[in-house]
Amino acid sequence: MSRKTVIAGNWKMNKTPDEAAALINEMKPAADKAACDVVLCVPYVDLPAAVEAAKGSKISIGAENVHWEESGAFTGEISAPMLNALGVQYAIVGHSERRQYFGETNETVNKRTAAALAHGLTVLLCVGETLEEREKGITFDVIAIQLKVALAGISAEAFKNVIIAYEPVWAIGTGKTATAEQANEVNKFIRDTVAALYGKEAAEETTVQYGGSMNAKNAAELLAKPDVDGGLIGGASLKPADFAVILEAA
Ligand code: 3PY
Repeated sequence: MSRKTVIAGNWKMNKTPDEAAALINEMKPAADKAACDVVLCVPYVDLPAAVEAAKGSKISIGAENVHWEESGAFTGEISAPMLNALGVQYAIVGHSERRQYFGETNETVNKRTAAALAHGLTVLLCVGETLEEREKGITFDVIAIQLKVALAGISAEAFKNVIIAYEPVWAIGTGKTATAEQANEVNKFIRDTVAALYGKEAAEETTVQYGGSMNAKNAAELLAKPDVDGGLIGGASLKPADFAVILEAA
């Protein structure tokens, strides 16, 4: 079995439920023609409208985060069973904006990952180095730690539902993109780390995306690389024409 190519949109804090439904309806024709799997991760309040709008199409819907407890006194959080109840299939975990602005740590990423997997969600697990870390030459060390801690206690069976997204922090929301060579080099390192944790076969089956200002212009070059199995797309996933170009390149 060869690994899947997955193009996932991360809408971040954009679109109301009505706008989300309209945008998904506009994106459906391109998604249905795509050779890859297509996922749209949308704000929590948009999830019911998004699931409804995506019905009967190739688009699967994901959340942008998920809490580790099933319920309780966690103001502002959403649990995996709540996402299950809406028909949500994916959840992003550990996005750099969560780490940077909301105190997310490798340990909380681990707890969120474990809970999401235990409830049948597929996890889009984000890892990536800051500019300072890249300049210090510790990119691989940072990513190895992020992966090892995030995946601590996750069984090989559960890991089958993990997609890893390499998102260099310096390329998020900055318009800067890693070169295709830089993306492939780190994605390959991620695959080698997965091999050390779960074996070579599991590593070959793992979808490792690139994220960080992937857009209609640079997608084809990035996706042509052997270790880039798709993308986690920010701004361009809010623009149907650009998203269609990325889907076609995948
Ligand atoms: C971006 O491309 O800016 C992203 O954060 C994708 O998750």
